[in-house]
Amino acid sequence: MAKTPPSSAGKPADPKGLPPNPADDLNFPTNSDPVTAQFESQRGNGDELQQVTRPGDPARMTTNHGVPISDNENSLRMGARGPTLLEDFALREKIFHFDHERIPERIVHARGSAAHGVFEVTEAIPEFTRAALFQKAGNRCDVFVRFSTVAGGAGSVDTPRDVRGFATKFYTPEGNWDLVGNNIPVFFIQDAMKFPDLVHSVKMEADRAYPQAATAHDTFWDWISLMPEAMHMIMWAMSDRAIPRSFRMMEGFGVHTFRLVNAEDKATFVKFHWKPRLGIQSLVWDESAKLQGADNDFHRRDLFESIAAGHFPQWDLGIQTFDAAFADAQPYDVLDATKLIPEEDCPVRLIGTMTLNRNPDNFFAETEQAAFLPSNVVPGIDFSDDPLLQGRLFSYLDTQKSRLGTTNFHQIPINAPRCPMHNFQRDGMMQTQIPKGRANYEPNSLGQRGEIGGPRVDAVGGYRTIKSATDLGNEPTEKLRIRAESFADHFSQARLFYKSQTETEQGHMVSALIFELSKVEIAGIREAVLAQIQNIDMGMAQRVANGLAMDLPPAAKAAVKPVDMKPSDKLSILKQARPISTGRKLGILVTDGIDKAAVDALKSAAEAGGAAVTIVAPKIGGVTLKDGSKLPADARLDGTPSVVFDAVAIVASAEGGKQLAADAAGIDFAAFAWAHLKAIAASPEAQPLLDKANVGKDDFILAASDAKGVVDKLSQRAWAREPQVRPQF
Ligand code: HDE
Repeated sequence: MAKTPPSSAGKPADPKGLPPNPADDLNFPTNSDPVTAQFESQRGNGDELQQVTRPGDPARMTTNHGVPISDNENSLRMGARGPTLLEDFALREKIFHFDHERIPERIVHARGSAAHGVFEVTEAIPEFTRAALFQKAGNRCDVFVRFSTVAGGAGSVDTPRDVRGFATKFYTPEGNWDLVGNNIPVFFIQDAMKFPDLVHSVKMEADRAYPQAATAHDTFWDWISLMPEAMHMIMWAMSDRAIPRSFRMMEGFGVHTFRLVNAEDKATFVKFHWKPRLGIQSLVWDESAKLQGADNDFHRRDLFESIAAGHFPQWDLGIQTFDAAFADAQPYDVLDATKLIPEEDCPVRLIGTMTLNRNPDNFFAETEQAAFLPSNVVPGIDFSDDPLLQGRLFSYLDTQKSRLGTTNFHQIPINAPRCPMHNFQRDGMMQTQIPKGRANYEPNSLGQRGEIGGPRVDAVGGYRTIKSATDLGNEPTEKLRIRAESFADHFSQARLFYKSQTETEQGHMVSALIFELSKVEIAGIREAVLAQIQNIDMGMAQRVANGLAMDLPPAAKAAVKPVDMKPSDKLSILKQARPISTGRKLGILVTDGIDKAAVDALKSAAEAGGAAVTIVAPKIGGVTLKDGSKLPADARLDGTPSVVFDAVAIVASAEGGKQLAADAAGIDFAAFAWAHLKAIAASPEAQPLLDKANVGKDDFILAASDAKGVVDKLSQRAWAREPQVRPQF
C-alpha cells in the first residue's frame, strides 16, 4: 500500500527535473508503488456501493430524520372529516420529497441503461502508457457502463434510428478514467462550436415538440444538407449501425484521437475500440420501428435480463496506436472527429476484456446519477488537439452541475473514485464529507507542527500534461477562428464507408435515406440532401432519387474533390458476422392439443446453445397438451409479437393451426417473422397460418422438428429473402 513520501528536505532531485515533492506526513499512493499491490489493495469490489445500499429488509419505517412512523395511510386531520393539519410532518416530508424526485434529464443521451462489471488487462502496454492499470496483464478494475440513445428523452423508445452512447467509467487506483464513446467511430461535426446547432436540429422541433427520438424530420435534414462535414457520419447513421439488435452486440469507439504517455514522457497517438464478443448485429428497419410499439424497453430489458440470466456481455478493448509520421502520411487529419483510421492501415491491438456482470440495484441512484466526463483521465492518458474533444472537456463537467445540482456530484457513490481522494476543495451544496482539521489551504506548515496538514501534490506520480504545446507540428502562430484546411475533405470517407458495405447493406442505406427524406415536408430540403450525397456516390444518389420519385438536382460543390480509398471490410457488419446463439431469444408459439415432445426438443436445443426460450400462447394460462396435461405460457400472443425474438417456432395442432390463421395477432406473428427475415420452424399443422401470412419457402423456413436448424439460425437473417418482402431501389 502507499508509503510516506520523503520530506522535501531529504528528497533526491527528480531525474526529470521536476520540482521536489513538498513536505508532508500523510500517506498517499504514488505511481512508484508496486502496481499489483496497488491493485490488490485498492481495487473496488463493490463494497464502496454496498456501504450505501439499503437492503430493503423489513425494518421499522421512519421519517428521513429517523422518527418512527405509526401510520402511512392517513394524514393528520381535525376530526374524522375535517381539514388536514399543517403540523403533519410525516405527510409534509413525504409529499415534499416526492415533489422533487425528478432531476433534469441529460440534454443528449437522456435515455440509457447501465451495468457494473470488471475490466481486466490482457496485454500490458508500459511501452505506451504509464497508467497503472495497463502496467501488468491481469490487473483488474471495476467499471460502470452506460449505453444510451442520443436524441430522445428519458422516457422515449429504445430502437429509433440513432447513434448509441457507450460510456465507461474505469475505477482505477489512480482515479476514474471515463471513456465516453459511441457505437459509431466518427461524429457529425468537427468543432464543438456546432454541437448546440446539431442537437437543436435533431431534437423535437421547437414549435410543435415532435417528433420524439427521430432524425426523420425537416429541421435535422435542413441542417445536415447545409453541413457537408456531417456526410460521413450520415452514412453511418443511415446504415444498420444505427439500429443495433442489442447493446451487447455493438462496437464502441472513443472517436477522438487521444494520447498515451509512457514513463519517459513519450507520447503515442491512440484511438480506442470496444469489440463485442457476441459480434455485431443489427435489426432490420421495419422491425426496429415495430419494436417501438411492441417493447419500448427492448434494449434495456435485453441487457438487464441477459445479466440476470448469467449471460454476461463482454467486449475486448482495442487500441490503434500511431505516431506523428503515420498521422502526417494520411490523406485526412487524425484530429478531425469526422474521420476514422481504417483498421487495415493501422490494426487494432486487443489489450483487455470487459465483462458486465451485475445489474444496478437502483436505476436512479446509479444509472441516472452517473456522471461521465471525458476530462476524467489518469496519468498516462492525455488528450489531443481535436477541437471537438477540447469542447467536450468543458461541457461535461459543466452540465453535471445543472443536472445533479451541485459541484459535489463527485461524492455521489456511483461517481466517487474507489481510490483515496484528498484536496482542499471545500463546502458547497450537498457536501457529505467531513474534512478534519483547520488546514484548508496550501501551502501550510501545520503538518510539521503537530496538526493535520492535509494532502500535497505528487510531482512524480501525479498527472502531468504532456509537454508539447500542440500536436503534429501545429505550432501556435496567432489567434484564429478558422477551420484547418486539412479538415476540408468531407466526402472521401463517406464514400469509403458506402463502398465497404455488402450490397444488402448498401440497399439498407438507400432505403433509410428514402424513408428519412420522405418524412421531410419541404421538398427543397430533400433536394439539398440529394445534391450533397452525389459527392459520395452517384449510384446511391440516383437510387435515393428514384425512391423519392424526384429528379437529381445538380451536385453540391465539394470543397475538396473526394478520393477513392481502399474499401475496409471492418466497416461492414455482415462481412464480420459471427454465428453465436448465446443470449439470443427463440419464441415458440403453441396451441392446445400439441405434443410436448416437439416443444421440449426445441427448448433443450435452444438452451444448449445458450439461448432463452419464451413459450407464447393465445392465453397466458398456457395450453392443454394432447395428453391432457398443461403447458404454462410465458407470454400471451396478443402483446408478444415476433419482433421481440431472433427466430420463432410455431407448434400447432390441426385445430390450433386453423385458429391461429383466424387471429390477426397470429397472422402478424408469422408475417413479421417472414418480413424481418427470421428463421421460422413450423409444424405441418401450422401451414394454414403460414399461408394466410404469405410466408414463402427458403433455407430459413424449417420443420418444427429441426431444432438444431432453427437454433443455428438464431443469429442470422435470410438476406436473400429481402427482395421478396420489400421494394428495392
Ligand atoms: Fe456528448 N454530451 N457531447 N458526445 N456524450 C453528453 O454530458 C457534448 C460527443 C456522449 O451515459 C452530455 O453528462 C458536446 C461525442 C455520451 O451519461 C453533454 C459534444 C461523443 C454521452 C455532452 C459532444 C459523445 C454524452 C449530456 C461536442 C462520442 C452520455 C449529459 C463537442 C465520442 C454519457 C452529459 C452518459 C453526453 C456534450 C459530442 C458521447 C451535454 C459539447 C463526439 C456517450 O455534456
